[in-house]
Amino acid sequence: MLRFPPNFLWGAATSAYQIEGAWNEDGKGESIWDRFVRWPDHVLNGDSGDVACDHYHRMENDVALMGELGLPCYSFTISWPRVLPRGRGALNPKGLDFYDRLVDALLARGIQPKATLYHWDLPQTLQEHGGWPNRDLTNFFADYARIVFDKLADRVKLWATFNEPWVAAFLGYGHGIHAPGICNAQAAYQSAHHMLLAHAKAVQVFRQGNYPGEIGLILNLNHLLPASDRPEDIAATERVYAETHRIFLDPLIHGRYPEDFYTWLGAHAPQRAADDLALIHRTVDYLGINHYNTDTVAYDIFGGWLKARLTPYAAPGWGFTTMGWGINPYGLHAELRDLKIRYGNPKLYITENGCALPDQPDESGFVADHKRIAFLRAHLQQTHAAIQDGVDVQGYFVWSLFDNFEWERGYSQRFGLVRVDFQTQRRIPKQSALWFREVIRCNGLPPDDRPPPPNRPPD
Ligand code: IFM
Repeated sequence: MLRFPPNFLWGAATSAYQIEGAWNEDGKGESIWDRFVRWPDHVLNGDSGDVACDHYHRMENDVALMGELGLPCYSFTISWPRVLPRGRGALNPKGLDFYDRLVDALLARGIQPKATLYHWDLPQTLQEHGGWPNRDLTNFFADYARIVFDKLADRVKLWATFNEPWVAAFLGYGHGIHAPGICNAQAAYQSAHHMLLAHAKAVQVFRQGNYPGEIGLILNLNHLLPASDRPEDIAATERVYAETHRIFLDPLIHGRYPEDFYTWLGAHAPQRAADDLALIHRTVDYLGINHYNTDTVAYDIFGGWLKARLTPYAAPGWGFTTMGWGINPYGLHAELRDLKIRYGNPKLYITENGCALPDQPDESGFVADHKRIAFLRAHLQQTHAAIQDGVDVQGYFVWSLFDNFEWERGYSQRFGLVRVDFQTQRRIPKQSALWFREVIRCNGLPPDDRPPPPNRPPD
């Protein structure tokens, strides 16, 4: 049996827009996703998060289920427009009260709450103020953070400011695939810089307010491999690495911008004020790593502003998820090892890892998802190997606790440990949920009853 260090933190994660529903109830304001899902053809099948898992109304039962599944920690996100319907100004007490009750319900069952302030559902009024390309939002975010800390930080000890700022900035403002649906490279880089600055200002509020606990930032860091050893493929890989990793990690950890990359970008590079860097440097107590897949990268003159083409890579014997993502557990090990080498071994939590698969429920609704178990097991084996290599990984969260609304793909993707029947809202734990409960109970991997993973490919 592979055992994890004592105090290793196990959990599962969700996000507000993907599960809560109640999109316009109890005083909640409109978010950019509430607006975006109403544009024709922007979300598969015209799906929306209007109801989603109806968690807003079922929260107490959902927390009871988490207890039954033995979760030591639950990672949730807070909807800014539920708390501040217009993004700033008047507070919505009922919205804040929902999270207050959630935290109490978790603690009553011995489940540690882990809260993230931003998972993409910007108040629509702030988009009308210019959205993330407008620097004003960095101050509005810090004000919002203070309100939430004042209410919850007496009980929540593990915080994150942003979940996946790369996705929010680049899919939202650069490629127009996510809300608010804008296609402008400069707006994307400017948004990413402002999210980093907003993160830093919120951390300043947290530290100056002497709230107890830890605060970090969560990045989506998938693994990248050059498509060949041709210099142009290697250079393209470095550009993608710069956009996804270095624009955040270099200022946060090394206190410098990736100037070589910003020079290469030219007019797309973000505007920065003189003292931004000093504010951003050293503002993470931990880094959250969301890891799903590996891509190979080739130089491509038609490959957008980065001149790069990404192709999903699956390790031999693994294949692809229904998202089209290549499964490569070794990529997680390589990614963790690289972070240790390049960024001085920061404290890490794996804040999301999981897979969407074509789950087939039996007549009772039960899903025997052995492939998901194989995926999770293999990624935990690689996490364990990284810890043996000295990487400071302190916890692991499965994405996701529930099947939920997968953004532009609507309800077509099932990531959950728990199946949700979206017609009846019935929750049925899958085989993987029962397996994960056992992993948590043992603080390690139960003996493997499946074929061993294929040989490690070169990374
Ligand atoms: O569902 C998303 C989540 O919102 C952020 N991380 C990746 C997940 C799967 O795409």
